[in-house]
Amino acid sequence: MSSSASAVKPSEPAPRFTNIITSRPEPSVGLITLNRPKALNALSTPLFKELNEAVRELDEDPEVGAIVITGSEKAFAAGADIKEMKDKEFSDVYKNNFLESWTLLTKIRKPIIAAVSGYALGGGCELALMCDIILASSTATFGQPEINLGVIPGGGGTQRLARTIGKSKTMELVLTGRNFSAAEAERWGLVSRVVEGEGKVVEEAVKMASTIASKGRVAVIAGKEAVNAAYELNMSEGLRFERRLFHGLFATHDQKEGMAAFAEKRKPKFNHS
Ligand code: DAK
Repeated sequence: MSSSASAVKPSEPAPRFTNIITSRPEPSVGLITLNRPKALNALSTPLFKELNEAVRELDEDPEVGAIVITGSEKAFAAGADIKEMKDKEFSDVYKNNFLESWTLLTKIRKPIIAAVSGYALGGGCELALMCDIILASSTATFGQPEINLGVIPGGGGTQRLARTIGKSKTMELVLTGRNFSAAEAERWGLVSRVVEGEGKVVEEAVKMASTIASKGRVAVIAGKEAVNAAYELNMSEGLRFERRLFHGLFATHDQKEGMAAFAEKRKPKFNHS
């Protein structure tokens, strides 16, 4: 073959994402793997942009019922990218609402499971806290070490940790910057379960996502909305909100099907409407 023939070979299309990898371990489960191994998955602006794009697409995809976000064995994410932040001035970060894009994740309606191995520090811990369920490998190390950089958490760490594990522990973690283990995180109710064995936490998270995806989607979204309301509303408002959502589900096919299937002693066939 002449060298000119190889010169006209069409080039590979550029990969759509360079800081994350997206896959479908099952048709109903979207898996996003943070992929900046050399920087321990430090959450740079370009990475977060890609993460937002991928997660929004999965939220809009009718085939997908749940999403898993994971990192590597060494690091879920070692925080926001310190090298990107270090020379910024107050006027830049304030004027441009620096890192505001982090809030999109909390607007996603489908459940998101964080499968955490290795370091989940600073913004990495906050990213996990923005997810709906955290599964941790026994190697996971959490922490809010921002105090060591002369700052405090800025991605929700002080608020979400305080609401999850209480004031005293949160104060200790935020003010000393000490790391904490997966076992502590489980004991304090921050993670729903610790999973032993390399790679197993992602497997478990996908299994859990698949189970969630097999339920009626309208009920799943309502369940997520109701639990999240517990963090925003007082008890009587929360209970009323829950009851209204419950009432509303009687307008769905899946309620009719779910209850009929129980009475007929068969498996329900949800169609997500
Ligand atoms: N940023 C940038 N690069 C990082 C990084 C980070 N957070 N963490 C690690 N790296 C890079 C290292 O610089 C190193 O790069 P090279 O020197 O090879 O070029 C590479 O990753 C490997 O790291 P090490 O050599 O340090 O690896 P070790 O195993 O020795 O140590 C470590 C691992 C995780 C203990 C260590 O890397 C470490 O302490 N990393 C920093 C952890 C940290 O302080 N994280 C908090 C960052 S501040 C906000 C939202 C979020 C935030 C703020 C606002 N808004 C919505 C407003 C969040 C802030 C933060 O997360």
